[in-house]
Amino acid sequence: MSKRAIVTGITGQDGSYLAELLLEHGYEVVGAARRLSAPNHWRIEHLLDRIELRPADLLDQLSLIRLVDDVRPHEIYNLAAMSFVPASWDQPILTGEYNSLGVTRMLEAVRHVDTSIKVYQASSSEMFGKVRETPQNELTPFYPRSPYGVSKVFAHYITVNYRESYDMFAVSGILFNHESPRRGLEFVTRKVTDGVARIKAGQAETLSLGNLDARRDWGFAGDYVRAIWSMLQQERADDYVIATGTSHSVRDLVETAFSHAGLDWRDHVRTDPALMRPAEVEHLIGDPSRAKAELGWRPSVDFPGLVRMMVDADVERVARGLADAAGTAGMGAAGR
Ligand code: NAP
Ligand code: G4F
Repeated sequence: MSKRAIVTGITGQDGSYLAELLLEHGYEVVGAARRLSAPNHWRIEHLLDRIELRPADLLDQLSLIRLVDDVRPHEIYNLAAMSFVPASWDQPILTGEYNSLGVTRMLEAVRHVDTSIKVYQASSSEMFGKVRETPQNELTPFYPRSPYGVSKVFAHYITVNYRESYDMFAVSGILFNHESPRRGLEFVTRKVTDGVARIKAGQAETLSLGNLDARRDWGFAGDYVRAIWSMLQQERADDYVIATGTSHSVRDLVETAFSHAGLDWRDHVRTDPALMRPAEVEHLIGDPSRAKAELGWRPSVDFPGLVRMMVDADVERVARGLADAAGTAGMGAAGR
């Protein structure tokens, strides 16, 4: 009998890669998507005939209970969130509603319907914030630096709490930054690779960025969803750090991306103080030893390979004239 899984956030970057992986493993995949006035399916267009989409919103408890009760999944991957850190300073309360209470609503739905359903929660390296040790592992204390980071700490511990209170198989993956050609345009990697493609095509001259000194442990989203799936296949529920174990600065990112397109970044990149954050996370680097030892997980794409993949995809998209207002048209099937 094939397994059934619910993926919230299926229209997002990770949801689209995870849906592909689950289909490869023979799952019936039900994607939960909130209603929007216009569909946002560019990442999953190529999957629509193989998955089922159902309406549900993290703000609406009954929609989650109905979803879980109707589908009766074996596994739930709760990826939905307000995921853009700067927006969390503009809308801290909504961020908490989605990212903290939304997770609690999902856990409550499972508790109400069937506590044997396995749950994955998308925790984040943003929880480490002003880091207490380097590199960060599963035991490193949290010190979040944004309303987003704070909301994810709540979500992390409520997941641990439901595991311990109700004997549920509920796990948190503490994932460091992971990127791909399907990354939203507002995140720095995609902003840079899209900028490079537009400059290369003569559609733009300059690219404005914020803090070039910030360092992140960047990996490939396609690798990270393998780790997510693997966490729910273990005998015992536990939390895992997923990272590459190497970090680079935003300046390294810019240099690598522009030079891959034959451009000198100094001719094009400007810094804009308005893009600096009220409180910055200066340096994240993860220690994925537990995931390597217990999940057998290894990343397959390194930093230069990731940047080249994203630049190539954006250069191709812009050259094909697929730059719609959101810069996303046609990326679903094309992006790796
Ligand atoms: P993403 O591309 O921004 O996708 C977010 C998804 O959440 C979208 O499908 C979005 O739907 C959905 N969503 C937002 N609010 C919702 C609501 N109220 N009800 C239902 N769905 C809602 O994010 P991602 O990069 O795939 O990340 C997936 C998860 O991992 C997120 O929880 C994120 O915080 C976490 N995470 C990401 C990273 C990373 O580096 N990518 C690292 C650590 C943790 P719409 O299409 O309708 O907007
Ligand atoms: O790409 P970012 O916006 O990602 P950030 O803030 O690290 O958050 C991402 O990773 C988290 C995991 O640690 C996830 F939980 C979260 O959902 C999201 O996926 O910014 C990365 C760095 C920051 O230090 C930022 O200050 O890049 C710096 N940066 C410099 N200029 C910029 C820019 N970031 C953005 N978005 N735009 C800029 O122009």
